Amino acid sequence: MTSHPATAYRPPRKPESGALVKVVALFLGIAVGILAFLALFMWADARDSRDAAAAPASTPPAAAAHADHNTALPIESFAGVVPKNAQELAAAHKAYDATLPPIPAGDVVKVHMTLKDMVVEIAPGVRYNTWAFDGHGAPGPVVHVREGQTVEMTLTNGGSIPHSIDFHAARIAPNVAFRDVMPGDSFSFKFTAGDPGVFMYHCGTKPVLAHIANGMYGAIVVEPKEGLPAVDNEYVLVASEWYMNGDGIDEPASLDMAKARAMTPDWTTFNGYANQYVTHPLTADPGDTTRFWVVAAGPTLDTNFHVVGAILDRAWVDGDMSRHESRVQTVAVPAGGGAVFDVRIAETGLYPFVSHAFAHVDLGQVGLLKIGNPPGTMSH
Ligand SMILES: [Cu+2]
Repeated sequence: MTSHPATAYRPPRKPESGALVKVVALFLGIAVGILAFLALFMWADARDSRDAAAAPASTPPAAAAHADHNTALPIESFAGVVPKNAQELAAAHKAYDATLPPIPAGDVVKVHMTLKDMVVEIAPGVRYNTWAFDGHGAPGPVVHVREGQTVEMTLTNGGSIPHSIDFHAARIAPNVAFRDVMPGDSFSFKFTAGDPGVFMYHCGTKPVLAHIANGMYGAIVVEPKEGLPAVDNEYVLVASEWYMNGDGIDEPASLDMAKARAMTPDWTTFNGYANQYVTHPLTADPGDTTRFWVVAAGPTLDTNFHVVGAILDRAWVDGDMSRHESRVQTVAVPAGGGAVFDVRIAETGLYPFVSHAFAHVDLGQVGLLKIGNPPGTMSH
């Protein structure tokens, strides 16, 4: 495949917002130009005085060499662009349920997912044209099984182009099991969940960057058969980023493939929606141990998991459930990887969980774990 609809479709910009952008860009351009000139002037001046004694006549003009490096392409960001009533919209948004679902009984767990082209909200009032999961959006449903159970996966392609599904928890020939399914078709395959951990699943149809960026991912939790230490609360977080060709306010944005390749997201999220657990915190009681099953779906960026005001008591890193690290502060979860974190918090309060690569926090990959009922918050 040489092209795909995501990059072909670019909705026209609204004239007034285009004009505003141009004015802002012009303004910024002038400001940057002035700053650059001043910096250059100061630098050249310093260099001239430093070099004066040694080689006053042969020093080349600084300007030409310096200016040549300023060749970065301008990338228009829609980060943080939300409508005026964003707070209201954030409060009205129904947060993705992060609670780990129970393990179905029996030796075989049947999972049926339908892929569908759908508009979802990824930040308050910000809509995006996904290829996602019917009944869920992006991420798709959390699959929860016990090590040794067989997963019987049926994929129905309700979209308009071929899609597929790749389970990182499966040891299986990908050319057979992860093959493309045509629009309107269904396909089933089975695998035994023989390796415990938390794993990504995603569409593996080319270009994979576009299919993942458009929302085709989720998490499968494979509980070790001997179990893990008992905890009080278990939450699943799928970290991902969004690359948009518009602000998504007046009309849904679509994928900007150049931004995806340049790794310059407009929004980054836990479970598909910026800051949703800030407005609707996850909860625990004082003294509880809370387990986070975290997948970094990317498509490209890692997440650096950290709970502010706490230490991660146990950390099972990158799906290795055979041993855990103890009392660690921040753990990198690579794109395409997963990790499990237990954190015990004794004191009432609001504890942010973040990707500690702080650009992610700025772009929306932050939530709150509310311990007890801190003053000024609603009870749960
Ligand atoms: Cu796909």
